[in-house]
Amino acid sequence: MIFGKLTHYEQMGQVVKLDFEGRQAQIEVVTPEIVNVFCALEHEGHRSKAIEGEKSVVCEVRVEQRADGLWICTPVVRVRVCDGFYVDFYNKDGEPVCEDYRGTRVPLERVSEAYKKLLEAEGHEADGMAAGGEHEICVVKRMCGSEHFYGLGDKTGYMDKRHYDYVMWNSDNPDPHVDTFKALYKSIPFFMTLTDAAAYGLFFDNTYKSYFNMGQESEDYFWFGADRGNLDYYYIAGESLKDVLRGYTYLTGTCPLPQKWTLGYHQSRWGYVTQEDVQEIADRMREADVTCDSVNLDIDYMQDYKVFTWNQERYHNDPEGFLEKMAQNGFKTVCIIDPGVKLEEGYYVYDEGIEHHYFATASDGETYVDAVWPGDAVYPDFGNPKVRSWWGGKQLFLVDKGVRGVWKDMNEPASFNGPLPDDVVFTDEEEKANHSRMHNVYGHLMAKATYEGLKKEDGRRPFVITRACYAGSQKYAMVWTGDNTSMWANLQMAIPQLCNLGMSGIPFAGTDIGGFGADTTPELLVRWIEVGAFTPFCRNHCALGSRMQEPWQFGDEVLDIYRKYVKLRYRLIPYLYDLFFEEEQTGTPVMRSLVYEYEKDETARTCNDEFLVGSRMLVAPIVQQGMRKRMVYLPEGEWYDYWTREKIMGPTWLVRDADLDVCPIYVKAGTALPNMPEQAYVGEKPEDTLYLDVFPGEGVCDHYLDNGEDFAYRDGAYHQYRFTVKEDGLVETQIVHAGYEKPYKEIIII
Ligand code: MIG
Repeated sequence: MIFGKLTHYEQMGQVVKLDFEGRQAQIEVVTPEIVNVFCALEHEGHRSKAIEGEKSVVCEVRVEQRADGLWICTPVVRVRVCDGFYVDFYNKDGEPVCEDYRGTRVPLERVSEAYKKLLEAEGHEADGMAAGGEHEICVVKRMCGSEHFYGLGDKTGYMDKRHYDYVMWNSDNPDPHVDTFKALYKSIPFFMTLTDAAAYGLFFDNTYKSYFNMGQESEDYFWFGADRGNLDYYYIAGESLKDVLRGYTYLTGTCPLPQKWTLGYHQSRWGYVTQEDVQEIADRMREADVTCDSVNLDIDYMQDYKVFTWNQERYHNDPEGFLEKMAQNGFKTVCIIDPGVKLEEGYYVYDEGIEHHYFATASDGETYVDAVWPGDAVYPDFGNPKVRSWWGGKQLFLVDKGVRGVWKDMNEPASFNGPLPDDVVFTDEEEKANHSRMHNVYGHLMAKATYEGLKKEDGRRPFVITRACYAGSQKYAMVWTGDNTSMWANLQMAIPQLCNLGMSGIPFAGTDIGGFGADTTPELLVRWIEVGAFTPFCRNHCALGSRMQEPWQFGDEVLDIYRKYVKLRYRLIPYLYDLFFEEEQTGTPVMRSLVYEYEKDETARTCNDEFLVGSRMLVAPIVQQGMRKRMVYLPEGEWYDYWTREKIMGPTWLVRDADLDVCPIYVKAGTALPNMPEQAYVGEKPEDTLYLDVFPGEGVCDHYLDNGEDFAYRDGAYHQYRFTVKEDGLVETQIVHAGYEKPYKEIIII
C-alpha cells in the first residue's frame, strides 16, 4: 500500500479528497467527534454492514496546508495528514491523542523453518502462534506507554487487551475457550484506548479476516490490519470512555429495549427431546419454586433437524396446543434455528430456496453443499435482501405456533467440515462476493433478517439470540458466548468477556450458566448462578451428554442457593429494565466493567473479578473453587454492603466472608433500587406495586415503566419516575413522563 507524497487535496463539504502520488484517499468528518479515514482499495464507498442510514452531522471543518502537514479541524478534533497517508489525531488543544507510528515495525522473531519442521514432527503447531505478519492494509499507531485497551467483542482473556493479539474471524472451535484463543464466534473490530491523558475509539469497518495486535509485538506501537477490503476506519473522540462508546453506538446503533420477560430466567439444555421432557422441566421449575420465564428448545424439536419444521410425533401432532399450555403457565418458548437447510427435494424450505436461487453457490455456480445437523445442507445467502425477506417471512411458521423468541446458532457459518472455503459465492446486496468477505457478517445478516421478520409477523419487540455477529448486530439480536466449558476458568472469564462485549456496543449478553461442555459441579453451578443472576442474559444451558445441571440436580443446599439468586434477579428486573432503557438512549452498557465508571482509578482499569450492574450496584462474586472469603475493591464514594447494610467508604480494599450462599454485593449510597414483588414469572401478577429498596445518601434515580412488550413506548406510552434520595433515607417521587395507561398504584419504601 504505497501512498507517497500528498500532491493535491480538495475539500468537498466535510469530505477532504486526497491525492497521493500512488493512490487516492479521503478523510471525512462525520460528526465533530467522529472522523473516517478511507482508501478504496477494493471498492468505492463504504458498504458498511454495521453503520446504516445517514450519520453525518453538519459541522464546521477547517482545512489548512501547513509545513508539517495538511490539517483538518473540527470543533473537537484536529487531524493531521502527512505524506505516506500518515494520519494523526489531536484534541482541540492540540495535544496528541492518537498518532500513526513512523518507525519500522519489528515483528516478533519466531523459530526458523528448520525448527518449525521439528516442532511439527513432535506434534506442536508451529504456525498460528502469532496473529501477526505483514498485511496489505495495516494501520500502526504509536503507544505512549499508559495504554489500556477495551472492547474487541467476545474475545477470551482479561479486561485489558494490552499485550495480546487477536483475529477477527467468526469461529466455532469446540476446544475449551482459554486465553490463548485468537478468535471466537463474533467479530467486533472496535476497541477503546484509555491512556492517562485521553480516551478514544477506533472502529476498523472491514469484514474480511482482520488482525489486532494490541502492543503484543512491541511496547512502541499497536496495529490492526487485513489483507483485503478497504482501508476504512473511524476515529472516535470523547472526554471519557462513556463518550467514546456513545459515539460508537451513535454510528452502529444501540440495542433496542427488550421485552421484559426476556430478562427473566431461562432454562435450557441440548437434550430436552420430547414434549414430555419440556413439560417436566417446566413443572419442576414451578415445583422447586425457581422463578422462570422460558424453556429454550434446542435442535430436537425439529423434524430431522430441518429448519421451520416441527417434530409432530414428539409433540403429539399439536405443538401449538403444547406451547399454549406452556404459555398459560407463564413459559415463553424460544427455539433454535440454524442456517443450514437440509438438502432434500420436497422439503419446502429447500425447494423454495432452490427455485429462487437463494442459496450460496460454489465457484462453479452450483449450489454449495456442506454438512451440518440435518446431513447435507445448503446455506441461505443472507447478503441478498430478497433472501433476508424470505427468511424473515419464515418466522411466521414459528410465531403461528406461539414461539416467542428465536435462537440463532451455527451462523459463523459453521459446518461439520470446519469453515467454508473462501471461494463460496454469496451476494453482497447487489453484487457477488466471496465467503472471505461475507463470513464475518453472515450471522449479522441472518440476525437482521430474523429481527425484521419477527417484527413484521409478531409485532412485539423481537427476541433474537445469536452466536455469531459483527459490529452493529446489537440492533437486531442479543448474544450468548457460545460453547463454554464447565470449568472455573470459564466462570472467571465470563466477567471480562461480558464487560468487553458491553464496551463493544453489545449490552445484552450472557454465558451458559453452569458451563456448556463437560460436567459441572455443585459448587461451580452455585458460583455461576451467583454471577449469572446479574448478567444481562440469564440462561442455564448445557451440552448433550454432559451431566444434567438444572437447579435441582445437586440436592437441596444447591437448590436453595440457586433459588435465592434467581429470586434476587427477579426482584431486580425493574432495575435491569431501567438500565436497558438507558442503554437504548445512550449506548451505555447494562453490565459494566469498573473502569467504565471509574476510568481514572488504576485498580479499576485492570479489575477482572468484579463488575457493576448499572452505575449503582457492584458485584464481587467468588469465582475460585473452594474460596470462602475474598478481597473486594470498592472505588471512590459511599457504598453499602447489600446484605448487612454496613456503610463503607471507598476507595478501599476489604475482606468479605462469602460462604457458598453469599455473593458479595454493594450498592452506592443515594440509591433507590426498584424491586418487583415476588411472582413466578414476569407478568404473573399485574405490575401495580413497586418496592423501593433505599440506600440513604444523596442521589437521583430514574425509573422506567411501560407495557414491557411492544413498541408503544416509542410513541410515548411509558411512565418515567424520578426518585430523589436524601441523607436520611427519605425519597421524593416525581413523575417526569406520564404516558403509560397502567402506572403503579402504589410505591412502597422498604
Ligand atoms: O455444536 O444445537 O452453541 O448452544 O446446544 C452443537 C446444539 C450445536 C451449538 C450451540 C449450543 C447448542 C448446540 N449447538
